[in-house]
Amino acid sequence: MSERYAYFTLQERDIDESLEARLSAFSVIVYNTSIPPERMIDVRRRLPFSILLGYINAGEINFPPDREPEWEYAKEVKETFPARALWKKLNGYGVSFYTGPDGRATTSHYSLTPEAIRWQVERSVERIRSGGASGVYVDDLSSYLPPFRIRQIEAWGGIDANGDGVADTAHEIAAFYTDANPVLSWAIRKAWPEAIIIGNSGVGRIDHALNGISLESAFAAAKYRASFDFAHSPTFGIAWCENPIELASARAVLGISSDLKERVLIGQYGNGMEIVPGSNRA
Ligand SMILES: [Ca+2]
Repeated sequence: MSERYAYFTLQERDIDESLEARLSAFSVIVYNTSIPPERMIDVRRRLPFSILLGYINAGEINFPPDREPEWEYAKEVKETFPARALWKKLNGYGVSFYTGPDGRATTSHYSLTPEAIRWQVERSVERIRSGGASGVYVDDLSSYLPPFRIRQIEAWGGIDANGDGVADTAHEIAAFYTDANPVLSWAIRKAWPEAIIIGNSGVGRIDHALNGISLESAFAAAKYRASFDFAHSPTFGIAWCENPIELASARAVLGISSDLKERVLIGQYGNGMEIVPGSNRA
């Protein structure tokens, strides 16, 4: 079987006369959900054999509460997201786990409350489906709160993740996080039963609501195998590679098992340095 590829992420400016020439070889294309659904209908028609997945993020809500949004989509986010559902520091500001290239906090704010999950599904699923896409790519869908975030929460003296005005400890938030992630993946599955749902888990993840996971390192083929045993059908995974060394490693590691290779796509970042709504990839 020939190698198959995944692409991250299609931007609106990529939709030009060279679209087919550049992207028709990709089996999976993750796209920026700020692209209007009517434009994605055109992409769907022009790339009929690609699995198109709309990007959302499990926890990062990307909107600038203190200045005017730069995109129409961000405006919609700012106007419709229930701000009380944000994870907040004790001084009331929303939690942002990432800083931009200039060292300042990004416009992303973190939230995985039931209210935020409901908002995410109601806002995103119909928008993505109406654009003719095959499903949803859920970034930041890790089973565990990453250690760097736990350290940040401890440094902040705890944050309020459940909106009761009282600080929650890092360990309480870690447990909340692990519980909340499958609530989101199952909510998407329930809203769109036939969707292809890929979760970017970073590390291995067992989640029957997902069709598969993507890893941001090419060195963990065994974790793909474990996730496949439980994943929704049809099942596949993506190994995102950021440079030629990772790409060569992915080919070598995934090539060890031919049956595994059939179900794992080698992923490429296109103009992946762009900030997309909800993305931490600045
Ligand atoms: Ca609290």
